[in-house]
Amino acid sequence: MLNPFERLKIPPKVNETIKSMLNRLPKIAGSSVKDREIRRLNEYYERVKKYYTFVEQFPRIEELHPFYLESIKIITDVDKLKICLSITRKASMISMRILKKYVNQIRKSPEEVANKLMRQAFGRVSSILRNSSECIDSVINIATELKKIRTIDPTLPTIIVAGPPNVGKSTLVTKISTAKPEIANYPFTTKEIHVGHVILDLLRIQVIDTPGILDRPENERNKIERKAINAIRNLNGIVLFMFDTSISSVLSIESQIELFKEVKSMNKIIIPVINKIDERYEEYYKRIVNFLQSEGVTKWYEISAEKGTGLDKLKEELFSLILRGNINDISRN
Ligand SMILES: Nc1nc2c(ncn2[C@@H]2O[C@H](COP(=O)(O)OP(=O)(O)OP(=O)(O)O)[C@@H](O)[C@H]2O)c(=O)[nH]1
Ligand SMILES: [Mg+2]
Repeated sequence: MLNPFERLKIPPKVNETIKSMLNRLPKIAGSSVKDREIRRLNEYYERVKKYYTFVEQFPRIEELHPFYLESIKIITDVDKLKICLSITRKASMISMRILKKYVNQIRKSPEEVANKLMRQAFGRVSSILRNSSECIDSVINIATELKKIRTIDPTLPTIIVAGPPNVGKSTLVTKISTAKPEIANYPFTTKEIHVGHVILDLLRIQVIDTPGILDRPENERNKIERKAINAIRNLNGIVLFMFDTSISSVLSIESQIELFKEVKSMNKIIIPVINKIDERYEEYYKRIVNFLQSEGVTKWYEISAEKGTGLDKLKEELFSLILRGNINDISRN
């Protein structure tokens, strides 16, 4: 599943197209007045065609992988997007038709009216584009946003690092893979899905860093949290769920446990990782351990992503399970 938006060519916004075309007009010359005006309209035609090609190449929404469909839903209303795609198609088709018609008319008409016809065509097309510009520009914005999603390869073994905000997910991902997401001591530092890789015995493993999630109902979650839920739900992979045992954890222990239960209910292989063991607050630590034991969890990891404690063991066991292709060895806790 390469990002279907990756290769999409995004045209300039409507105002930019019109403005730059207006700048171009005086610079376009021809062997005669008629020739010049035809060239001018042909150039406009090429620019308008970019909108048409853009809509034609826009991935079919019905055929999108659930991960990308949900990515669209996080940014916009799908029905609104479909309407805007159709408005963009119509506006560009009509504009192209008008430009063609005027080129033919100029060819057949006397030289004296060529400039007037060119200006008429230019005005009509510009006003069609302007009238649809809200929609056209919104599709451009959405596509620009979707293009930014890193390429995720579904054929690679994948580790998805998830959990509450500020638990140290990005710190861990940075330590075990090539990804270099921003790390900072405040919640929601990570706003996008980041993808890194580890190469082990020639096998490439994909490590995905996700934004933090709060323990609250789905309809109250912000866009950043919804991106993380989308990755957990719609990508294939093992989920490393990180707990924060320090006194300054953003979520209370109860909320961390509730969130763990929610993620677990998404039916993925989930591996609990207790982070910030270097700053562990005994009472919090014990409550997490008691909870895990009460759930019958037999395998969890205790690490300090920052100090590097426990990372060798985590990497070794995780990667060797993946290498053996024996994911089922990790109990579906
Ligand atoms: N003491 C301690 N601090 C840590 C550890 N791991 C990460 N931190 C610190 O915790 C803070 C948050 O780290 P991040 O890696 O940005 O956390 P995150 O989970 O990616 O945060 P969001 O992207 O905001 O959800 C930073 O100040 C890190 O230096 C650890 O093992 N021990
Ligand atoms: Mg982060």
